[in-house]
Amino acid sequence: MRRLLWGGFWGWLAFGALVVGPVPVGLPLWLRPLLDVRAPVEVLGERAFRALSPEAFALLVNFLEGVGRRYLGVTHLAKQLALVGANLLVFGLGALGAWTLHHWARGTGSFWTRWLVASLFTWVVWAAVLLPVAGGGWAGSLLGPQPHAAALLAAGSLLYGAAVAVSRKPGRPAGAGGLTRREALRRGARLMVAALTGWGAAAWLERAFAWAQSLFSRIRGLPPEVTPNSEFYTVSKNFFDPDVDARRWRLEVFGLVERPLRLSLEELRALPGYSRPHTFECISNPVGGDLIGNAVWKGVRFRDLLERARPRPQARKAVFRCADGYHTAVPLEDLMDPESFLAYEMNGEVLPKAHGFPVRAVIPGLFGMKNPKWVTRIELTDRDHLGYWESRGWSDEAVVKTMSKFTTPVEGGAAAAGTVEVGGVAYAGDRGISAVEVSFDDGRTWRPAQVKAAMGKHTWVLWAALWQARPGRYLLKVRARDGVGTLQEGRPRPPLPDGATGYHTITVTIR
Ligand SMILES: Nc1nc2c(c(=O)[nH]1)N[C@H]1C(S)=C(S)[C@@H](COP(=O)(O)O)O[C@H]1N2
Ligand SMILES: [Mo]
Repeated sequence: MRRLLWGGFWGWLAFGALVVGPVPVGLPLWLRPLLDVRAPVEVLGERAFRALSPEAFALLVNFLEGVGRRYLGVTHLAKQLALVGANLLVFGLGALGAWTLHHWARGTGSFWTRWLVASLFTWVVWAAVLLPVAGGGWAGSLLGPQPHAAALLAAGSLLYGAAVAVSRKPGRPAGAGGLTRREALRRGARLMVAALTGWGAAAWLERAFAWAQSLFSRIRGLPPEVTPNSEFYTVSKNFFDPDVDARRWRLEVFGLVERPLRLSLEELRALPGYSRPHTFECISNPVGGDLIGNAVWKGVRFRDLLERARPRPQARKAVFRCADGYHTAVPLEDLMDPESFLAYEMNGEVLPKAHGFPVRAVIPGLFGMKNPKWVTRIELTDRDHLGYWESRGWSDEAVVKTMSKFTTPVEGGAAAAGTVEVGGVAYAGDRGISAVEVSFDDGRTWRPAQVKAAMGKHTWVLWAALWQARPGRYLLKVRARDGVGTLQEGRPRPPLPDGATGYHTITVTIR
C-alpha cells in the first residue's frame, strides 16, 4: 500500500487520482452552490460536449445511459457518469503533472520551493491554457463573480501544490535506515495532508450527492410533478363543453378497415388497460405560459383497438371526430405506437368532463390539439385531412417544441440577497430533456441546472438551481437541451403556426 501510494510512476498516478486530484477538481464543485462559481472541470467537460456533433452527443448519452442502467440499475445517469469521467481525466492529468513536477523539482530540496513551483505550474496551466480554451476566460474570469472565481482558482492551485510538495519524491527507497526527527515530522505532515484531502473529497462527494438529491424536495415554488385534475389547464373551442351520456355513447372505428368496430364504454373498459404519465401542452402556449400540465392517464392502446378492426394497407391517416364537432387527424403510425392510447381515466379518477369524458386521445410527441377529447369516431383514410385548428392556419404536424420556463422566481419578483432558489419545468414531447441551463446575466453566460429524473418518456421534468445573488436588477433566462442533444430554439416566435419559440426571460430585483 505504502509503495503503491508513495513510489514509482504508477504510485504517482494512483496518488494523483485518489488524493491529489479531488482537491482542485472537487473543491470548486463543492463550493459551487456557496460561491456561485462554475468548477473548472465542469467548464472543460461542457466545452468537450459542445465540440461533439449532435449524433456523437446522442451516441455518448445513449452509451452512458446504458452503462447506468445495466451496471448500476439507475436510469438517467448519463450526466453524472460524464462528470465522473471528466473528473477521472483531470485526475489523470493531475497525476501526470505531479510526477513531472516532482522529477523537475528533485533536488531543489525545500518544501516551500516545491510548493511554490507546483502551485504556480498548476495555476498557469489552468489560468492560461485549459480555461481560456474551454471558455472559462483568462485566469477563470468567466467562472463567476470576480473575487470569488480568482480566489477559488488560486486556492485550488495552492492546495494542489501543497499535496504535490509534501509527498515523497519517487525513486528513493522507502524505510532505509532510521528516521531523523525532521523526516519523521515531514512524514507525519504528509500523512495528515493525505488524510485531510481524502476526508475533504469524501465529504464533498457526500455533500454533492445530498445536495443533488434534496434540492427538489426543499426548494419552494416548483409545481407538483403530477398536476392535480383541478389545476390542469383546459383548452377547448367551446363556450360550453359537451355533456356526453356514457350509456348512449359509442366509439366507432371505420373507414379503411376490414372490420368496423362499435364499442360501448363498458366494452372499451373491458379491453386490456394501459397507463402512463403524459404531459400536455397547448400549441398556443406562449413562452413562459401556463397551458401545460402533467397527469397519469389510463385507457386502451389504439393498437389493441386497431388490431381488432384490421386496417387496410392503404390506410395512412386517422381522422378523429368528437362530440363537440372538433376534428383532427394524425398519421396512422402515431396511433400504432404502443405508447399511444385512448384514455378514460386521469390521475386515478374517471376522465373529467373538461378533459374529454368519456375518452380522449393521448399521443406521444404532439401538442394538445392532436389529442382530441370527447372522441366518438375514428376513421382511417388514405388522404390528408385538415382538422379544426389545422384548417385555420395551425401546424398539421404539431410536433412539440422544446420548452423551458421559470416557475420561481416570478416575472418582476424580488428576493433578498444571498441564496435564491430558482426553478421550473422543461418539456420536449417524446424527445425528453437531457439538460437545462440558466443564465443570470441576460444570456451572456449559462450554468447547468439540476434536472430531476423525468417520471416517464413523455413527461416534463422539474429543474432547479441555487443562485448566490447580490443586490441589483437581473435578467434571468432559461433554456433546455432535448434528449437528442438539440438546444432549444432561442429566436422568439409567436405560437402561430408551429408553437412559440424563444427563451423564457424574467426580471428579478435583488434587495
Ligand atoms: N374535442 C376537442 N378536443 C380537443 C380540443 C377541443 O376544442 N375539442 N382542444 C384541443 C386543444 S387545442 C388542447 S390544447 C387540448 C387541451 O386538453 P386539456 O383541456 O385536457 O388540457 O385538447 C385538445 N382536444
Ligand atoms: Mo391547444
